[in-house]
Amino acid sequence: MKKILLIASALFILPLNAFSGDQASYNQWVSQFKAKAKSQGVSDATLNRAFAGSKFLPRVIELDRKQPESKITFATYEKRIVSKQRVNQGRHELKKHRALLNEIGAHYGVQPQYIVALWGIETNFGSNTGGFDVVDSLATLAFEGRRSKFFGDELMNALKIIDAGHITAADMIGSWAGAMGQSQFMPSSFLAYAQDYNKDGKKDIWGTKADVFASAANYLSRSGWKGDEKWGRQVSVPASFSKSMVDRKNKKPLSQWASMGVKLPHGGALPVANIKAGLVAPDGMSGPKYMTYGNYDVIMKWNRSTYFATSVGLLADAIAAGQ
Ligand SMILES: [Ca+2]
Repeated sequence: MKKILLIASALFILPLNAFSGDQASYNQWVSQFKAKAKSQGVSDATLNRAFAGSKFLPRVIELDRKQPESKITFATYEKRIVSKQRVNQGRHELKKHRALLNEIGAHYGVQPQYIVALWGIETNFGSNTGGFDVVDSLATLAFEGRRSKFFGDELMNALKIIDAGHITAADMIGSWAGAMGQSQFMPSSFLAYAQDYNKDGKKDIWGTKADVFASAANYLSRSGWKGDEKWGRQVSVPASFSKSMVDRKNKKPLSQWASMGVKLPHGGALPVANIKAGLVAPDGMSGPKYMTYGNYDVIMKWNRSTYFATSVGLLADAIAAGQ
């Protein structure tokens, strides 16, 4: 108990703005963090291996502090994210892994095209998982102090994942901000949702397709996904339509939207279904409008961006249309 208190006070006196970029103060911070992790049950072997030659990564701080680019339009984003090339590869991947995806889709109640679409957008079907050492990236961000608590917690989670034997520290690769493997799960999401679908004792979202697909499907399923509904659809609204009605949380039955003049893009009637929907217009009233169902809100839990969620839906539709 006394030891833990001493460790806690040692952490407390670390200046919040400890960022100086020098390896020596980073090393000092790491040795204090190792003591804290050890007190939470992480083994010495894991800690020594995970932090062997650990480096402060200035590039990670640079990326964290980068000013957001001037906001691109959804039309530009969609062209880039739901490209013809990605649609074609998505169709190819769905075909290639059809048996596995059908099985996992049925098991978790998630249509396979959504698993493939998320995989395609997150890491270009596993080909771009980020290339950063997750332990060093998270340690750099936790040390630097701007969001120290958040990244320190994620670092602790990452160490627990290594300690449990799911992946070695050397193979724990991800984005500069710690999103890991082919599904880009933060360590906390990994602990909550990752699956060992092929039952080899490891939840391997880096290299085992069955685990990658099942982990994504489990995330969606546990977040409220409905396997018998889609994400939403593009619609048209009357010229006089009030902008104040456009809100994904303003859910109304399809019949009510229909009575307000909402139609399919080319003027056909909305389907008759017992579904509640909201509306989004990522580029404003002059751009395309989309009716969004409950599954859209689930995708927003994965990534809180209407650009992202709408693109996942459109890519999933395009992939499924090729079957
Ligand atoms: Ca596994």
